[in-house]
Amino acid sequence: MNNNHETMMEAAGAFAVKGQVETCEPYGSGHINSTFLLVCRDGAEEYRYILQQMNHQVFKDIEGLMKNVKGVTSFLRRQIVENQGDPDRETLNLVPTKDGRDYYIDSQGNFWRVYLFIADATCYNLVKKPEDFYQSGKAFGRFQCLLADFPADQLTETIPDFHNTPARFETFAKAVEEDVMGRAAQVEKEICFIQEREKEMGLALNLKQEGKLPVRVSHNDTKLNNIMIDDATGQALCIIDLDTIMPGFSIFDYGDSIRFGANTAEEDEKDLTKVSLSLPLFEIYTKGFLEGSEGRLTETEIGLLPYGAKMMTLECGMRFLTDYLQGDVYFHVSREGHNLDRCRTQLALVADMEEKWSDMERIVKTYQG
Ligand code: ADP
Ligand code: GN1
Ligand code: MG
Repeated sequence: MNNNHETMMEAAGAFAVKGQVETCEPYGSGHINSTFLLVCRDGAEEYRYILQQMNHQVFKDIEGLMKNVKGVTSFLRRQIVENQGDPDRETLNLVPTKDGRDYYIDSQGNFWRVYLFIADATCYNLVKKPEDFYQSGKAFGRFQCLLADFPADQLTETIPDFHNTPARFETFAKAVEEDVMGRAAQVEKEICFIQEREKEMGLALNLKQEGKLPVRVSHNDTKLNNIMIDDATGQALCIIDLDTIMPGFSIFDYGDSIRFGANTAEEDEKDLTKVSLSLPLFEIYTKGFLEGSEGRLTETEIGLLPYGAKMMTLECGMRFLTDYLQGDVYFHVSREGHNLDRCRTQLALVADMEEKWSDMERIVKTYQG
């Protein structure tokens, strides 16, 4: 991806925004796309937008991805209007290009889109108030219900095998073997930790094959900073980052939220003594997610929620380590060893979950209803 200032301004100028482009600055803390806050002005009126350069190394089929985003946001918009909500704030809204397309390809071949900016709402990297985490659980649970009627056959699989943990393990094992950066020797402990858990990785896919675990339209990237919390009401307002909406497992949507939000430390914390699974946060999210799911989850799915949390954490740790071994080519990094630090927090969290396993199972049973 090439995102110099010139191509960014070229892209900003291609969209049907209100007023004249005033400023365009990097924004947010996503690991994949390059996000900018675009401020435009028309006299005294200021208009804000999110301009995003989509990562087309990660998302190979941008046309299919944008069709997903357009389809899902239009679908959600209709439901929000029916429920007398605010469709400009409760879902993402694409702003078209001046010639009426959903995205723009700049002269360097980069792909861009613009969303309406959702004001007076925040994406958190760490749970500040347990209530926010409860709200996000409810919203993600509900999101899956809302999408239950979305025609799954219309969805492009934007990243094939995204949460296929055994396939992720194969890629990891290859990265260890190839060791292109000569970094493997230094992370032997982390490599062994992952290898020791390989046999646990296939459970969800095996159950799916046996017809015991349903495939649902899911978000697949449900970390706390992919949900906007309304500053005024404290309620979950809008689920964002819709690039990975694909058929998947409810237990992984649940699990990815726990991985990120029930960790007492940030994802890239260097001091591992700060990393642990907060059982109160685990509990409050579980309560929210099950309430939001409105009884649609099967007994098998509910029973596998702790497994979903552990697997998403292990898989994510393995993905960070793979990227570290491959030379930091996938996730954005902003310091030396950033992916390794991220891997270590995830593995420390897995270890803590193993310690607290019976508590996790007990809590889930309490809310099973
Ligand atoms: P990535 O795929 O790189 O994570 P996201 O789509 O999650 O990209 O966007 C990155 C960040 O930009 C979000 O965490 C959020 O802070 C901000 N953001 C994205 N879309 C909007 C929006 N429509 N309004 C306000 N902020 C947004
Ligand atoms: C990426 O795009 P972002 O930052 O919300 C990644 C997720 C990881 C997450 C780890 C498309 O999410 O799968 O769990 O980083 N998204 C993609 O923080 O790979
Ligand atoms: Mg994101």
